[in-house]
Amino acid sequence: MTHQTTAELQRLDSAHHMHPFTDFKALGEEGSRIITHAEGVYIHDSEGNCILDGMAGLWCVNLGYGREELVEAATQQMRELPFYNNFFKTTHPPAVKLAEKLCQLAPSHINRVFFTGSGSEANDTVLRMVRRYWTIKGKPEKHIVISRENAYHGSTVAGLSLGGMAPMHEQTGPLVPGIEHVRQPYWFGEGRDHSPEEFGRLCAQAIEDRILALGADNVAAFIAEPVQGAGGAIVPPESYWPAVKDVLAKYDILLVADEVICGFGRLGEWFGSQHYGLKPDLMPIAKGLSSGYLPIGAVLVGDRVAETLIDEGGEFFHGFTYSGHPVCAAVALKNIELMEAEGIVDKVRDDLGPYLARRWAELNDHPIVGETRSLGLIGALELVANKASGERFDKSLSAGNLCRDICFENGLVMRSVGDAMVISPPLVITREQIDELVTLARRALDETARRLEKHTAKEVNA
Ligand code: PXG
Repeated sequence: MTHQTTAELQRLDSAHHMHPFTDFKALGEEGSRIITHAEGVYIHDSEGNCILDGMAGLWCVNLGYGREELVEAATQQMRELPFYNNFFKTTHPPAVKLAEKLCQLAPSHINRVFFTGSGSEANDTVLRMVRRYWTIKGKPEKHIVISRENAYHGSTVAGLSLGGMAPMHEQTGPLVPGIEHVRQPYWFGEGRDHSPEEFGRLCAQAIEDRILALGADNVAAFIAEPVQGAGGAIVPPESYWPAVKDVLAKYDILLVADEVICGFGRLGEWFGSQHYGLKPDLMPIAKGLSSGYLPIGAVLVGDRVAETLIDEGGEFFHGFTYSGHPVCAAVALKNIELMEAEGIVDKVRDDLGPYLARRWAELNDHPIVGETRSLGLIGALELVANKASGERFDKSLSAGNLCRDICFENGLVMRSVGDAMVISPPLVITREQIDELVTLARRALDETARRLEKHTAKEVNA
């Protein structure tokens, strides 16, 4: 593609296209990078640059780019039945087969699936199901959902209300009522006065304290990602989940595990919940379900909720035109079939995850890195101005965004969340490509440090 075409596309983009999560004016002045094609773990832009995609698109292209089998599955299904709905007593083979397959992969107490078009719609569905469940059970007052600060559960109004992103809340006006947020188990960011284990227990205690303050009879559910993704790839202390499980059981509160990022192999199990031994009542999923090739989400519904909705609930007035879309479902099925045939989940758990953990941890020796962490194929590192004290760079320097831009210029996509640099590469990445990722990341850290030099505390001053 010629330079002129890039400029023309950028002009049209800024004239007509409102991007998600974007300062429209600033982007219009700067111009977008135009991604034209991709294969494996690499994306290409209109200027001929080849970039290692350390974020799997947006935490979703688990099987990598250019999988002909997925193209073929979509093509065949489009020819046969491009659309039909699942309302009004109809269904079609792809939706049925995918529902069966998902229940086979899920923990044994999950045997039902409600399809949606995205992760946000899945979480809207969760909120409605949870409240409907307790109403059917004769406890309509048990309606409050407890979530966490800095959680991401989507961009619809229910999704962002469940989420704990303060800037999103500020732009939205009155949120969906009956949603409460407690502290997140983000040890490096908020817990360093304690040991990680102690901090994990304190965060679980915060849930119990809130339940008691609200009255357990008013609390319907707790929603959380096994590992927070968009919040900064936050792997909770080992003490966190066992303590949370005990609290929820003690007060009969439903557990919703948001598996939109953690599902489909990211943590080395089919679902992140399995890594932590959780038994969620509901699991919203999306992203890796189709490796992002087509938009599809779902809620996996545990027997307790499903049986109540089915046996005692009557009609559930909820659903989307594209719930269980046949082409998306066919692609998701093929995606799962390929993941199974290639043993991807086991490979992440037994080989690639431990290998990434080893290589990623080497970045800990870098002067502007305060912590590295990873689990399976999700990871983060924390940028700091003072390695000894862990003091952050001044906010005005936007160190994270600077590092992200340097990564991009040097052939690597890393996402910045504040000053945490995050990776979540395709699960088909090889050991050699992990080496390349770590080399590129180190190079970007060097350049970031160079540009921020006068703001960085030298070892001697530390
Ligand atoms: N739950 C979780 C845990 C997510 O990560 C959603 C729900 C919503 O899914 P949809 O399909 O409606 O986007 C998500 C989405 C980022 C970023 O910048 C993360 C997401 C979406 C967009 C950007 O990290 N996660």
